[in-house]
Amino acid sequence: MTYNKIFENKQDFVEQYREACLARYGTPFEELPAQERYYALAELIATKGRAIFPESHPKDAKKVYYFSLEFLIGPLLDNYLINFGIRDMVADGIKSMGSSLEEICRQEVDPGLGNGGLGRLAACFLDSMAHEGIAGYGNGMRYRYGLFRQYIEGGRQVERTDNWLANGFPWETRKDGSSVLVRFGGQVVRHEEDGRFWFTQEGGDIVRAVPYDVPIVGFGGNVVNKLRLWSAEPYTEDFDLDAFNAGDYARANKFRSDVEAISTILYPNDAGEHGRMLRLKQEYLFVSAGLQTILRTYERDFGPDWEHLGDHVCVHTNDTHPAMCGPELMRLLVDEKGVDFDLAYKVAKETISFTNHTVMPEALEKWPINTFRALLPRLYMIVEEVDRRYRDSLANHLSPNDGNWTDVLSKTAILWDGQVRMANLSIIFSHSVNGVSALHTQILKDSVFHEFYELVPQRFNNKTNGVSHRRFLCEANPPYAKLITNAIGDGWLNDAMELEKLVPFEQDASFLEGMEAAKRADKERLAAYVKETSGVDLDCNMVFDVQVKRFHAYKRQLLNVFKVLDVYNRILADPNYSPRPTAFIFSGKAAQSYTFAKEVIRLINSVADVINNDERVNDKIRVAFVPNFAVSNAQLIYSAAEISEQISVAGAEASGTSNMKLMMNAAITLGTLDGSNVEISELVGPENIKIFGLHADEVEALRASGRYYAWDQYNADRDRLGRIVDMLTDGALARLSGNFDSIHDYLMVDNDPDLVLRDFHAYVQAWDELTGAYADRAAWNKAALHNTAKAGYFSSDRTIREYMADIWHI
Ligand code: HBZ
Repeated sequence: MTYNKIFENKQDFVEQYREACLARYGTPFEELPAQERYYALAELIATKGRAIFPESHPKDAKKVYYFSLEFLIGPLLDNYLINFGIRDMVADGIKSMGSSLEEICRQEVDPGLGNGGLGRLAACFLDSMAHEGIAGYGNGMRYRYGLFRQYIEGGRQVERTDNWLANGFPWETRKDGSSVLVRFGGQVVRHEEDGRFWFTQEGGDIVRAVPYDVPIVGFGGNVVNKLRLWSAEPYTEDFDLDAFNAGDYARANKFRSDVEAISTILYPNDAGEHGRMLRLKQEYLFVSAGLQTILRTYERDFGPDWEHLGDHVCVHTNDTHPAMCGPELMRLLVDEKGVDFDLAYKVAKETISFTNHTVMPEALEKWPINTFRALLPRLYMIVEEVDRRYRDSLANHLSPNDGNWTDVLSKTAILWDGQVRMANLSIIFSHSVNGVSALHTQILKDSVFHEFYELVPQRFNNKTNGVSHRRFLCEANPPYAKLITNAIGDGWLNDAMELEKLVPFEQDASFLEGMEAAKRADKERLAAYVKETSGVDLDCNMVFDVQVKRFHAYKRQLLNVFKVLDVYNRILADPNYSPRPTAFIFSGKAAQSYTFAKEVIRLINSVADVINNDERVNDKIRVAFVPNFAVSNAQLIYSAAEISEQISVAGAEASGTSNMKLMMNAAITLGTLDGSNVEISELVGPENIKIFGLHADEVEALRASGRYYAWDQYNADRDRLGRIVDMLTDGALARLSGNFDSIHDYLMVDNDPDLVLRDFHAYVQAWDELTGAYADRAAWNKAALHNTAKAGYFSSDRTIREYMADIWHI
């Protein structure tokens, strides 16, 4: 890799850094507190990045705009130093200045501009698009407050606002000159001239969308793209002077605060946001602002050649949140550029593509027609017309013998039952619809979008997710990354498939020992962090068994904690039972309003409280809940993990990406055949993974049979499984903050919707076998290394290349 040289050498770096400190603060480096040293350094690197931006692509390069309401970018400084190839040199330089890079990096805030996998995927894609050298830009929202910060009090999740912008964000540049106006509400007015007619929307509220650009430095530093985040501001500075003079400041500022509310908070993913006006405003704001900018740039470069927009521009929509891209692009083309309706529809479809991230029907976005129409009257007209034409085409497409039309219509129409269905809107306006793992895409074809698949099979394709191996292996795990580079060179940073070169080292005892030492160092680093943040002492001789992800019933953290309780009970009941000593590590947030998921968090903390305070078991098991899961502490956890818990009920997890991050870091997966676990399992082979539980088709069949009965599971094993169910309500776990009646009822009254009890025995047995195998450390390390060696496929570089070839045609 030839790096773009942004500093001549260490000396040059030190000089420029000193100057940057002086220029920003008027104070020499030595006298600055660590936080200000960080700001000066980040700003210096950001400035270098911005200077490369204009040289990154030829003028006529095809552009991809990745529209996502979430970009969970994480801290950037360390990442960009790696991508510029100067991390060691900068660390050296800073050391010579009497400080440490690590301490400076610790000052960085972790922007929480996403919920979980979907938002992090978008961030990995930015990294990989820049790496692949394409002009790939992010388009999203600049939330004033990111996802809440999670604290644990009395075992419970407590949420506090994440004021991530309090001290400013050194990577962003505000671009006032690129602001655009976005209109909400008002009425549609029809115009006609020379037989042509068009519409304008008048009245209502006008909002100014102001962009903030963040440079995205590709590996090597030769390509710098950008992430554009929109902030909502009032169009005029008018405010209610009468109210102000009367001392009613709240009223005086009401308009401003109403507008700013649009970019104030990130919605949590399970909050049932359906029907919330503010969410709809967010979605429209970033869609309209992004598309207006795209058309402006296109017209500048290519003139008003709207027919060929799709040859030069791709608009990729990350789930349904940007679904209004279709109708909004049409509105701009028809009403503002004078393009004919049919052509505009064709162009929109050629330009837009769509990724789905969930199979759960209840998670598919819908908006009440009345809400949508009131807020976006012109857009609604377009949606209605496209829906009407879609229905016509269906009528022409299906012959009278083609079964039940109404059924197909009821599943595929955009407008139905008083709702605008955003997934159907997305599919109808896209030339490509993809799922995020092989199994997930199959489920989309077979059930979720089956009717669409029958109509337009060629539109559907799979793009198995990937993750940035530069962030989640190289940056997250310095000792292991160093070992790998010493063995196979550093080509794997550029081409993750080179990790395959590690396969011969599976026979190399000294490499395997080095691996164990690296893992040990990572475990110690994590143990120190866990001690500091949760007070729990982890014994680094124990196996680190990790489940870190959002809390959701289908992800079955409950099954995991049932296993922990089972191990605990067995240790107490059977003096001959001696499990491999294990530290069970959990982390993740639950949406504020998702009561069940929050109860599972409280359960884990209560179990931790019981087990960690029971001297009889302390040398065998410990439990830690790491608060406030975020990109930064995730990197500490992935690197230290030895077992990767991926135990969702089969058929529910679209892909999962922590499975990939953990595998890269040489953790062995204990999982169901769900999401991308299926592909991990195929790649590493059955001897290097532990699979258990019902398969997706078995889950479906069992549910369809109507013959699953939770109490049967309970009655069949009163001693172990039944005992654990009883513990939820008999006071055994109540010391910290009470019993767990609602979890008990979810299992025994609601009949265990996620089949926790059904998979329990297979799971515990698989865990026993897997941890049993840990005794043979050489064999374990070999299997662990094989996981890293095969992880190249799960680099998001590969995923992006597939998007480029099959969807974006670059
Ligand atoms: O997207 C996740 C899937 O659950 C996971 O299986 C997959 O690996 C990942 C990337 O494809 N989905 C999410 O993370 N979804 C959200 O965070 C979400 C956010 C806002 C919403 C709905 C869902 O309104």
